[in-house]
Amino acid sequence: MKKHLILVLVALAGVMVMVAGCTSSSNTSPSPANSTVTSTASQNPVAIQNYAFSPSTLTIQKGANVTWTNYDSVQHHVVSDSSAFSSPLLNKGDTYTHQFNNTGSFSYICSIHPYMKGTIVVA
Ligand SMILES: [Cu+2]
Repeated sequence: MKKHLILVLVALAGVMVMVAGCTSSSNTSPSPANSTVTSTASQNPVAIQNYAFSPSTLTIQKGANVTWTNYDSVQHHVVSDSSAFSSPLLNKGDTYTHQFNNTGSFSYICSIHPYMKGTIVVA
């Protein structure tokens, strides 16, 4: 029990350092021009637009949510390659939220348009 508490405290300290590092670096460097985003927020949006996921690669913290929103007038279907998550068919304006409780790299596609690819990295 006590050992577990210490582990939690160590993990929290690590998160604090990460947050502080991101905050200080974001002030000095411009946001990346590519479609890779690192977030420390608990709610993270991914837009499905023009047959693409934006950002295509999103790094989040363990326990955070990702919400996909379909802005296209066609249906899309978010499915992880490892079956870790799978959305219902998303019509225009529909959203799908998944909470990531395991660390790792989760690549996914739209099953209707398999050339649509994205990755959620859980740190
Ligand atoms: Cu699609």
